[in-house]
Amino acid sequence: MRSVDAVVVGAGFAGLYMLHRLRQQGLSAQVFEKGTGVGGTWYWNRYPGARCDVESMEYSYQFDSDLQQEWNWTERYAAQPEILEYANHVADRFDLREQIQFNTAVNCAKFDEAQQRWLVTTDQGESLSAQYLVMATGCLSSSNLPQIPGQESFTGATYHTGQWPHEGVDFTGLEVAVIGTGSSAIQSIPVIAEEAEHLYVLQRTPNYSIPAHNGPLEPQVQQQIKDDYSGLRERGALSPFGIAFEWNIDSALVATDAERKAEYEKRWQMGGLGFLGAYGDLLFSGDANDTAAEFVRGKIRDIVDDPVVAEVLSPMQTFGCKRVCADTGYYATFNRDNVTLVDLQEQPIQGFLEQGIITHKQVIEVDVIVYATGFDAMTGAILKVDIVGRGGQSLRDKWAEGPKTFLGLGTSGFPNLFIITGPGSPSVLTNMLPSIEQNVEWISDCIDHMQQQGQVTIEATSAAEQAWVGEVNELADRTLFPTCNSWYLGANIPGKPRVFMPYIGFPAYVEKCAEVASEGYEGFALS
Ligand code: N01
Repeated sequence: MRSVDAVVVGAGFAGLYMLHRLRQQGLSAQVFEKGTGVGGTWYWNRYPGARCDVESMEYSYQFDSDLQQEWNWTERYAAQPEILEYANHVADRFDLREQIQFNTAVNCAKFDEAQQRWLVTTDQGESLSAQYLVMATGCLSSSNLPQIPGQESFTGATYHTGQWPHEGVDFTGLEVAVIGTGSSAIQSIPVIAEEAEHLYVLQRTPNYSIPAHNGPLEPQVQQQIKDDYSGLRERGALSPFGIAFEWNIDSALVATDAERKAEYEKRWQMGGLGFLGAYGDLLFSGDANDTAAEFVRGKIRDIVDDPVVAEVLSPMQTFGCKRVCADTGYYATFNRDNVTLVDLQEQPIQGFLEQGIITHKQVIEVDVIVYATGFDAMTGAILKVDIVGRGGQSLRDKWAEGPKTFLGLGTSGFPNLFIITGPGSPSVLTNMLPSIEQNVEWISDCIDHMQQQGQVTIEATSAAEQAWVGEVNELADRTLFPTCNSWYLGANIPGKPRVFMPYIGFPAYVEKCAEVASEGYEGFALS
């Protein structure tokens, strides 16, 4: 059996950087990637309008100064093809492809206690032995295709936004239904509407969306940022979500109505997720939150011509407790003659026809159904692999009541298993790239430490893990995040335990990780 120092699962941004670091350390590594190319999320999510909601200059690696200086982005928010091109550039620039086996999914990983090594099996029938197993499987990579009774009767084309055909889809002349109104839907709906004969948007829960105000990134603006790239990175690292927004720590309730309106208007004009930084208590106080929510609802009423449609599009849940979307022309799309909003709260889906969807009120005849129904987030892709640790314990069983990790990086009973941006880390509440880099660097420093100390295994202690899970939940309970049914809580997947998964607060997390390492990996047992 082939033997390597480390097996890395996934060749997205996490897997690529992990491989680069392991190779720099002189270790042998094998990456397995299910797709035919690198890029992870940006390889799979090729739906029309897909782009990042973090600005290009920040949604990029910072580990290599030359890369950072030499790569040029063309837009404020990069579109999927450009981000995928960047991932490919990184793979080539650092000569990473040789250690990546594409078209290969890892099915199973078992820890062999006698050998103190992982035995990894792939869907290509291959087995490999490795000292370390690194899950770089991504937080939003296991698509959620809801089981809706009768859906198999539909004979038209169906697509999931997270598994979009590489050759694209031509909607010209077609009647199309999009199910869902999360970020993927909000980005794709305006683009599909321009092409389709008619578009029906099937909405169960309306979402808050802030205009992205995307546009070309002028070379001189880009150069100015590059001239002080470390300043930008530092501002990002010090902000709660790892993104260099302007964060106002004042309370929305102290400001006057006029001041609040001016602040929200300023943020609306700036565009994107920075709206959340308008006041320090938006995610802590229901009253403060209401002021932002009502401002956005007012904008929806201003943009959408038909007041009934505007009302149905207006979210009533806490602003920001589901991820806020960043759009290009989303609400205005509902002013088009060829777009119809279908309120699934008023008329739930009842069944399907060969050429349509039946709701409680009507039959909607369509040629195509687009499922923009999201992901089994944070744990889905990890648990797709049958991971078995000490004493034959399966990770699926261990996490049956919700994921349990220390720092999101390790889980007790599973020695030498590392997770990049795992549940219990800030991950999805941050700019993913710096979170990935921080996790990868922590893991590679940890491996380095083990080698220097002649240690063979490292494993989170159950005491540290229990305390950490408690802290993750306590932090969430101090906020308004648990007040709605978000995927942060696993609430979008029937039967998934309702547990808040990400750690809130990037700087505190980074500090804690550094402290654990400097204390000789306190909270982990080394042997
Ligand atoms: O998925 P979602 P997404 N019947 O889970 C609906 C990141 N991302 O792919 O809210 C009818 O947000 C569901 O309705 P409800 C980003 O972090 C980033 O859009 O459960 N409807 C919801 O409307 C984002 O948050 C970018 O009532 C059903 C929608 O489907 C995350 O990925 C772009 C249903 C799912 O929304 C996920 O976004 C895209 C059913 N049975 C994604 N089941 C950017 O960087 C689900 N829904 C910009």
